[in-house]
Amino acid sequence: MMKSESETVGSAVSVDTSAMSIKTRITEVYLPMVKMRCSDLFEKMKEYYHKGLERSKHAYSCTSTKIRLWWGDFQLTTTGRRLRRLTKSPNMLLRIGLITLALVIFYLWASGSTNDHQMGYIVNAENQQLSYVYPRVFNNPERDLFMIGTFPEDFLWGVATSSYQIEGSGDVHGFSGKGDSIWDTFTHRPGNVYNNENGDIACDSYNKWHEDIEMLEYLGVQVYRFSISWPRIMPDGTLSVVNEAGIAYYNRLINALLEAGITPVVTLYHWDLPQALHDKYGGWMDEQIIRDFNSYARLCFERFGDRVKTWITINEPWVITQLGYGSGAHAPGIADDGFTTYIVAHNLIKAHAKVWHTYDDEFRHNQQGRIGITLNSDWVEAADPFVANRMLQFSIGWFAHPIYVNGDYPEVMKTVILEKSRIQGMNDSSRLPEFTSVESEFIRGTSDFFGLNHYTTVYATEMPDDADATPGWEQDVNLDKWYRHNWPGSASPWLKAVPWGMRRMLEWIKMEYNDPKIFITENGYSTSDANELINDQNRMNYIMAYVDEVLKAIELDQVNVIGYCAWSLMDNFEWAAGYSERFGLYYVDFNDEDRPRYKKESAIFYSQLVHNNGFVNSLSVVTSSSIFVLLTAQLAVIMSTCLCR
Ligand code: GBH
Repeated sequence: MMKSESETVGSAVSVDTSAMSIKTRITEVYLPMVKMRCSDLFEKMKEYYHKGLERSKHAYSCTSTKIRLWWGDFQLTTTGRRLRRLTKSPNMLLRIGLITLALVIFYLWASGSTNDHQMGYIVNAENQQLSYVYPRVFNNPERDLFMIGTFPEDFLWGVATSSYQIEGSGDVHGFSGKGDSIWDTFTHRPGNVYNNENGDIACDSYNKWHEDIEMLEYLGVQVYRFSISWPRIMPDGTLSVVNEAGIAYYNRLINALLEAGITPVVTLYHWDLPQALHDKYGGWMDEQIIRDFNSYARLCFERFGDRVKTWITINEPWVITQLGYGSGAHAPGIADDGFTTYIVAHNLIKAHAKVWHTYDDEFRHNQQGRIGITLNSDWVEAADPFVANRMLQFSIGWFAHPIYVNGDYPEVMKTVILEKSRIQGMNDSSRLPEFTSVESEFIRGTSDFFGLNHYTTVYATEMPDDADATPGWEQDVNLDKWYRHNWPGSASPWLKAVPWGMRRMLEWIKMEYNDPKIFITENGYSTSDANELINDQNRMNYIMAYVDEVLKAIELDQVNVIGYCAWSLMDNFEWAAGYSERFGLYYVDFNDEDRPRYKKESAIFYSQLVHNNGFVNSLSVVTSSSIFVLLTAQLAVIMSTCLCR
């Protein structure tokens, strides 16, 4: 039909422009009209115009020299007196769209950005717009401006917990068949834990796991990181007894998670060593632990590996060795810093590597999962980059260097500890054990991703060397660390909110360890019973600011971060601090025997963050770019209206 019309009209065009001396507005033309002679058409149009008809999709415009008619895809002009098929219909919407697009592209080009990530504003509790989360402390525009934007599509959001901290452990509550861990023993020895509190019931997740799942569903997280209690499934730490009740518990949990569409991320060892193994040969202090840990891991792969596809061998070896065997603040409460600590670390690394190989050799092919280790580190800020590097090498590098670089400890640790050992009269042997070349080869490359727990930042300066000081890790690293007085604090003395440390930490790991996939397996903030029980603005600020630094690391530094787990799903047993430091997105009432959980404001906030996959423009967030786009669109409407006159 269109074709025959164009032919008809094409030959019939004959326009008397003098008849249209007035500037004619756009008016309406119906398709059948094109069969008229143009002069008749204009008459008709004038009539429509004077009737004040509004423009529609078939339009007409006229000046004293040029007349244009549009209908559908066709354009008719007086000059050519011909009908032209246009590739694009110059209708109003398209025109607005094109102009808007052009301006947006121009803006993005001009601001040097090619995506939706822009520095923007957030809104504080008083509903003021802010460009910094901590405007009074961290307000360096280069470093601290808030970035709006979303995370990569496949980014994993989660929350984390650990077995001893939430499950409950004692005999009282039907924790059937579980053996004691070193934490059961440690907490029942008076004087070890704040208020002599313990994990006998903790959050009672052994019985209340279904409520945990409901909370996870509310949060909308993709992953839940929890740990398996070794003595729950192997009461004496060995295969001599496998506690099927314990296995059944984790099966219920894993199956319910999968049914809820939540991926389990499972830590094999989050500090609850079977007491029996400690009694038998000193646990991590003896090489025998490597074989036993491997048997335990193999049992887990066999029983759960059909459904669990992300494994973490060991949580925070630094804390295990330094607090468990150095200061003795954690179970098993041994204080032999500088000797035992290095041996324990040595065994932890070898045990990790062994388990990685077991998975790699025996299970990976069928189960198609991944397995890594989680290391903790504070960011270290120092005037002298050499000093910062030394502290980082002694803490995270102690474990990361063997695993991610070359199967051996960082050079600075080897030289410093050897030298100090000599001065301390150990002849030519170092307190730092050595790996054989076979061991190094076995250890190197044994992690499929880089698990990172990061909470805070410290400043470091060099201490004067003191030859008489007691040997120990502190004395070996020989650095003093402190916090800036104005850094926002928390309920934990060691935890200050220093968001930019997260970005620097991530970039350091990227550079140091050849751009690994980093999985942030913990990050969080503590409050006390004194305030912020439910309305926990400080936790929201912390998570918002830290997660934003993760976003900057991804967008600005191209760090390969694959996921983020908030610590923790709910308030729980905070080791030596008992229940005095609360890290949860959910509040747990530990005075109530039923351990009820209550949603905190931060849980609502976190669920939105997860839902939006980052920080998007919304009522609570305004960006400079969103304002610009809005203004541009309005401008475009105005301009195109003028153009179409
Ligand atoms: C994590 O470790 C743990 O994995 C988790 O179980 C725990 O609940 C969470 O932290 C919150 O604490 O007391 O001065 O000796 C985080 C890293 C490193 C933080 C050691 C506490 C003790 C410093 N931890 N640090 S001090």
